[in-house]
Amino acid sequence: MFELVAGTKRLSLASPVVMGILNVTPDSFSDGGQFSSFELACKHADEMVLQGAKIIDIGGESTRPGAADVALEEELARVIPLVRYVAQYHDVWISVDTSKPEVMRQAIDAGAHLINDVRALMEPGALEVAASLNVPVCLMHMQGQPRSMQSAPEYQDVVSDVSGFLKGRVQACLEAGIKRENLLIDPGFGFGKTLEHNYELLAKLEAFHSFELPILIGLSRKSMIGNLLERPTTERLAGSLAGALIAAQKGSHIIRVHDVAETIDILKVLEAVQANNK
Ligand code: 9MG
Repeated sequence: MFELVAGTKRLSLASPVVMGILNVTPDSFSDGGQFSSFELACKHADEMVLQGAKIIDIGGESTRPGAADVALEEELARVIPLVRYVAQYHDVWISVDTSKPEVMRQAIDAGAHLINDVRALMEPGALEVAASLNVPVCLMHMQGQPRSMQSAPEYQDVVSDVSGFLKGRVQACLEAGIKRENLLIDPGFGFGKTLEHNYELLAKLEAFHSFELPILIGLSRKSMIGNLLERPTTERLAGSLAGALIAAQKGSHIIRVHDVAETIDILKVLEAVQANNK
């Protein structure tokens, strides 16, 4: 049974927990002017905590296919005030979605507890900073970079290629002095993968239990849902919930989502069934 530990804070992963997504890119929050994007992001964090999210994942760099890089100062300006706000007003785990060592350092200093890196600590200095911070780190698989990753992703065997990459990153982390109990893994749905790759990974998710590490998955509103169902982002709730349920049934520990309340509902139904099947 896994547990995340950061300082005095603990989070049991005995049953799947929901990580609420809080993106603070310029297009994420706007109501036409009554509230600033910072105020709207704070309200959204309040709402997700009320709905039962156990982790809030705060990110200031868009990692959508085709997204451009964000400068360090810009990312800090987007992320750090929100980390401070959530840390001050809520007793919730805070995750920082970044690949930049300086953002990791300042976010943990501002009250974050977990690093969520879609580049698996591959940026220069990231391994060393993560080791020095001694907090849990999620290592995600991505083929290529957001700008170009969907152009023609190729694998010999997607499950063993993704596993092989993660194995290498786990080893690099251990060699850099990161404790094994601080590591989580994520196959990276939608990051340099075709529709077929994504569904093969989801179908064979159990393969990742061989790491004996907590598994985080994120497929909420992604194109693997939209392209399958031919639905725009605003109409992907049912598909996202189906994906979350399958991932939880296959033993995922953390589900990263936009729709916190609905995901918690389906996880409760799953738990009730599992409790009667022991
Ligand atoms: C930041 N981000 C966007 N999608 C993600 C996913 O699937 N996993 C993780 N760990 N982070 C993600």
